[in-house]
Parts: sequence; structure tokens; C-alpha cells
Amino acid sequence: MSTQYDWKPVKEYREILFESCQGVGKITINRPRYRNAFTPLTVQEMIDAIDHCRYANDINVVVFTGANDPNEARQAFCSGGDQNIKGVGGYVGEDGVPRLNVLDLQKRIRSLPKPVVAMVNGYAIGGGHVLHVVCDLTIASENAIFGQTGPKVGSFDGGFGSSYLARHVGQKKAREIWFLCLQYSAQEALDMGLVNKVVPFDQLEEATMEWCLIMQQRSPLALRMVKAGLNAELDGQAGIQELAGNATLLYYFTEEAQEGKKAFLEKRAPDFQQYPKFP
Ligand code: S0N
Repeated sequence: MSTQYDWKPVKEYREILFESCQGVGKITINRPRYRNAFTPLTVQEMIDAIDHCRYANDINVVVFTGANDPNEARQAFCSGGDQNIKGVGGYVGEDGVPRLNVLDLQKRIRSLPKPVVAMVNGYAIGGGHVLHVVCDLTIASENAIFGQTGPKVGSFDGGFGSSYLARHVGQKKAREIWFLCLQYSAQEALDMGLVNKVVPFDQLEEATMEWCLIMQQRSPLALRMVKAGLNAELDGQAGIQELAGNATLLYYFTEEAQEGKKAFLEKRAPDFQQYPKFP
């Protein structure tokens, strides 16, 4: 994909690219030879990059995408776990230990207090499909293709990959997607509410950046609270913990909260009654 943006490298990795431009952090799975299938290392690197985004004041929105092979007619966003290294107990890392660390990445995407956008430039299949499902927004190019393969290749994601998918497309459609393992065009994905927007391939990055820049004109705290609220509705106790944590953060900004701390340090009883109670 050609770019008109001045992407600057943030950190060097082996299997991903991590760049930023205009407040947007872009994480690109860089294994086009394997349709951007992920290994434990790819996932570990994505976790490291998204953790960086969490603390970086100059990154307000995160974009996930896949690298293109310019010699290939077909492009991929991500084709899920690398089947070459799937062993007993998970995907075997360079240390010889099998693991399923993509679940940790999913949790981080959902709990990042900043919007995360999947910029889907081709196949989003298997765990690669789940990756876009857990992102807050999905913008797809017209050539994008979506689908799960788990029951065809000996895996499944009964977590966010199923429950959150069903929240997007409904229970019947989610069961169809998982039980039949068919592939869906970008237009079909749009029609079923699986993606937010479909654009021509050569406009994908521009359309994604346009939305990223609009979101950066909105209140970051408001976006953070809305994301936590939308997550909490689905995530049970863990979701409530996130939402409540954000409420605590806001409470710390109040004089009422400051009074508690001040009274403790001044060795006196706190006077909480001096503060207004909002009906
Ligand atoms: C993406 C597809 C549809 C593209 O088809 P196309 O264009 O015909 O290309 P191919 O010729 O098939 O592929 C080109 C080369 O790339 C290799 N390749 C493609 N995908 C993978 C892959 N996932 N792993 C390893 N290699 C891959 C091809 O082999 C080919 O190489 P050469 O040239 O040497 O032949 C098509 O490629 C496709 O269907 N790919 C497989 C999709 C798939 O089944 N993915 C795995 C699904 N499972 C998961 O993702 C696990 C989910 C998961 O991680 C998880 C979730 C929850 C809980 C735990 C886990 C966990 O297991 O960790």
C-alpha cells in the first residue's frame, strides 16, 4: 500500500513494524510471506508495541494492519496463528514453549484507554479475523475477505472471538461464521455490521487516517469512558473493574477526594460535607 503519510519508526522489531504519524500509532504485522500469520514472537511484539502506546502521550489512536507483498495480487491483514509452528499446547515459540499469547493481546486492545482501529487490507482469517473483531473500529478495503477457520483446522476462539463477534453480527450469524467457516466479502461484512466502512484499496490508509484524526478532535477522557462503558456491558466483573477504575481516576480530580488525603496527612477528621451533592 503506498502512503502519503510521513510514518516514523517508533521501535524496531523482527516481525512487526511500529510507526507513528500525527498522533496515530501504526502496528503492522510484517510476515507477508505467510499472509501475516502470527507467531508467539509476532504477538509478543504487538503486545510490547501496544503497551508503548498506552503510556505514550503523543499516541492517541492505534491502528493495526498487515504488510503487503508488492509481488502478490492477494493482500492479507492477518491469517491467524502460524500453522507451521502449531504444536501440542499451542504455538511453539523460539524457546520451545507452546503458548496462546494472542489472548493477552486481545485483552490489551480492549483495555487500552484509546481507540484501536483495524485497517483491514486483505484477508482477515482465523485469529486474524478475531484480531479485527476485538478492535474498536474496522475500516476495510474492497478486496478484504473475512472468515473463521477454527473448526476446519483444529482450533477455536470461544472467548471474544465468539461472544464479541455475536454482539457485532447477532447470534445466528456468529454461529454461521464459526460452524461453516465460509469467507465473506467486505460488502457482506459491512451489511452484517462486522465492519464500519469499506473503501477502495488505494484509499484505505487515507480513510483510516481521516477517522483517526477526527477522533483526535474529540475529548480523550470521553472516548476512554465510552470505550470502558461499552466493554463493561460485555466483560462482566473485568469490564466493571475497568469502568470503575476510570471512575476512580475521575474522582481523584475532585476536591472531595483531595480532602480525604489532606485530612489524613494533617491528622484531622475529614470534612466531606462541605462539597456539593449533585442530585
Ligand atoms: C489466508 C488464506 C485464505 C489466503 O489464501 P491464499 O491467498 O490462497 O494464500 P495461500 O497460498 O493459502 O497462502 C500463501 C502462503 O502463506 C501460508 N500461510 C497462509 N496462512 C498461514 C497460516 N495461518 N500459517 C502459516 N502459513 C500460512 C501458506 O501456507 C502459503 O505458503 P506456501 O506458499 O509455502 O504454500 C489462506 O492462506 C488460509 O486459509 N490460511 C490459513 C488460515 C487459518 O486457518 N489460520 C489459522 C486459524 N487458527 C488460528 O488463527 C488460531 C486462533 C488462535 O490463535 C487462538 C484463539 C483463541 C484461543 C487460542 C488461540 C490460539 O490457538 O493461540
